[in-house]
Amino acid sequence: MVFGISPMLIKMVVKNVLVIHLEPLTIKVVMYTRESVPVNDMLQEETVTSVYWSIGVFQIKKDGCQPCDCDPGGSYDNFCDVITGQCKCREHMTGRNCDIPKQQYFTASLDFLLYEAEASKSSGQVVIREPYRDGREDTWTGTGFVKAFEGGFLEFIVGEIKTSMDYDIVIRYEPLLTESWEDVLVTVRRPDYDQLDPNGPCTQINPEDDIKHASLPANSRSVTVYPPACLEAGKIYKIRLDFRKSSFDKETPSASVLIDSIVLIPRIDNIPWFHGSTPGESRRKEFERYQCSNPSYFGRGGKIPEICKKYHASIGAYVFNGAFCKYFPFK
Ligand SMILES: [Ca+2]
Repeated sequence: MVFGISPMLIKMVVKNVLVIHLEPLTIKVVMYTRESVPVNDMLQEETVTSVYWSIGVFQIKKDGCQPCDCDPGGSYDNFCDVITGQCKCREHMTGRNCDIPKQQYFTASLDFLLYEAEASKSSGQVVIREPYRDGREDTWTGTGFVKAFEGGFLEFIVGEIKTSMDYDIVIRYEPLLTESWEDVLVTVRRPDYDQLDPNGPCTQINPEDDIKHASLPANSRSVTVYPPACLEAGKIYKIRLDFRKSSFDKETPSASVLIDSIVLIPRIDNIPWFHGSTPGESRRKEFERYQCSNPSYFGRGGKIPEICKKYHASIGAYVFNGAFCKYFPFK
């Protein structure tokens, strides 16, 4: 290892050395495998604040250093043991780079925070639907739906948030009208606006931010409510849907829609390893290029691109701080 080498002297560096650039406020770590050529330009952007940790960005092997490549969600950071390359795993995650749940554990799917309409408090009618018997995959979850009428409501209790961040509220439904349901009022009711974590991401939230509107297009089965809801870990929320006018032009008391569930999807904008660095931006572009946020990829089965499965697992491990026991979620 060579400390304090200036880029001007790089041409003199022998193969496979770790070069630490000392700068006024930070230390930059770059590994070179050939004279004057960085092994990976992205690594030049790894900026850390201590020599001890900076060394851990790489695993040093006989044939040269190699990046730790810790799973961004399954591990706490991208620093590994310099000898074994072992990353620091979140709860119940394992493997050298922490990308595998322990046996009998799983990482949460993107739609893990799912709340069935038929289990909610509501003014509507519960509609039970039998699973298809001809092999088709069910297009709903749980036992069925709630038939909501104009003027009616559904209220969901949400208390499983493990990471304070923005979540998209997605309403899953089946239209019963030939036209879109124009106005659904979506309200997030939180315990107390005076007790928002001053150091958390939701500190600026005020009651107006928690009132949102959605329309339910007749040609769709799900809609994402805008803007997202900032939810803090460890608190209990009520999310209420009020089915206001189905049509802005007239009152239609007989109008109804089948609500299957709501889902809270963590927003990748709030996940630090999806932005703010070259590797982060690269992950984000890849996530978008493969359309990994496509709702049809949320389910536990289905044909999900492998790269999206990997991202979903990393997001699940990050948002829920590790993997869950199959039978006892949140334990
Ligand atoms: Ca349902």
